[in-house]
Amino acid sequence: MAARGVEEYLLRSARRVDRALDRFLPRATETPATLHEAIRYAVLPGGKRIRPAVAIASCEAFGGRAEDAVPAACAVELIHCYSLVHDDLPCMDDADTRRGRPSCHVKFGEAMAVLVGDALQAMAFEAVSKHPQAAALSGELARFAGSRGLVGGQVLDLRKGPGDAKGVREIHLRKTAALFECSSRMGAWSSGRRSASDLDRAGRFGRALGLLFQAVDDLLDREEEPDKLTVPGVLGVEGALAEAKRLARAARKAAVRAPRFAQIADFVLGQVPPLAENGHVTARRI
Ligand code: GRG
Repeated sequence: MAARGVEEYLLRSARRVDRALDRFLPRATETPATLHEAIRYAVLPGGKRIRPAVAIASCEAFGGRAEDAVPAACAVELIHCYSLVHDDLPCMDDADTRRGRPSCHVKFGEAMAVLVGDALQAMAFEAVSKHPQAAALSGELARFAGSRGLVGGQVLDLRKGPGDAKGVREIHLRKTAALFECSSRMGAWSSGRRSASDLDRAGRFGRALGLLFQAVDDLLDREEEPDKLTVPGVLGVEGALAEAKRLARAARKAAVRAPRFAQIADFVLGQVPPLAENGHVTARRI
């Protein structure tokens, strides 16, 4: 029952964010039309929108309304989409497809894909600029998307080389968990009622959930990407399963008085069949 409830919550939140992004992004006909068409291609119809869901859940957990968190939810998704477009470039991960379609640079060319990412990053700040908590939200975005967060994580990942558990965790903290932490903290700010300890708790939840999300992603993709620095790659499959359980416990611990947080953590954990607990099996991969 809880599993179905959280799936519906995630879907509802994804639809809400899709509508908001559709309204926010320039129409594909606006000059320069190729750029705007490529921007819309990179963002819509989109992926699972899990980071926006975390922002909305966090805002509600700290006493705000879902709509208060929509600017933050859109902003974090815009940063995520920019990172995917740039990560797919030949000079990075060189991926031809994304979300089941040709990646942005394959469809629109490399120069356009670089510019799409640049524009999306700026748009993320625009998305929060009219929120009553705009200054705090912009600060969170800058901190987690910048050189100490997402971009720094990408640099560590590009270095490759033989990985150990500490190194892989460092990459995942920045590359994946940073945006989850950012989502959760921005959700708390968006509620307008957060205290310093709320922000801290939101951050701990986001960080643990982000690491869990990456461990689960690695476990599900382990046959597809044997050369990547992954959690099962450094800990073995059994070690990675144990680590995912530990991270879900850490996420749940930060979920006191925030039952939605715990449900989201269980939902992510439940994507890996041997880890599905209490009937929280996710029938499809989100
Ligand atoms: C280029 C600055 C820069 C960063 C790139 C996001 C990223 C960093 C690389 C993408 C490759 C990757 C596997 C990253 C780890 C995080 C992750 C699992 C991303 C995919 O997120 P999902 O599953 O994607 O939420 P959707 O398509 O559902 O939005």
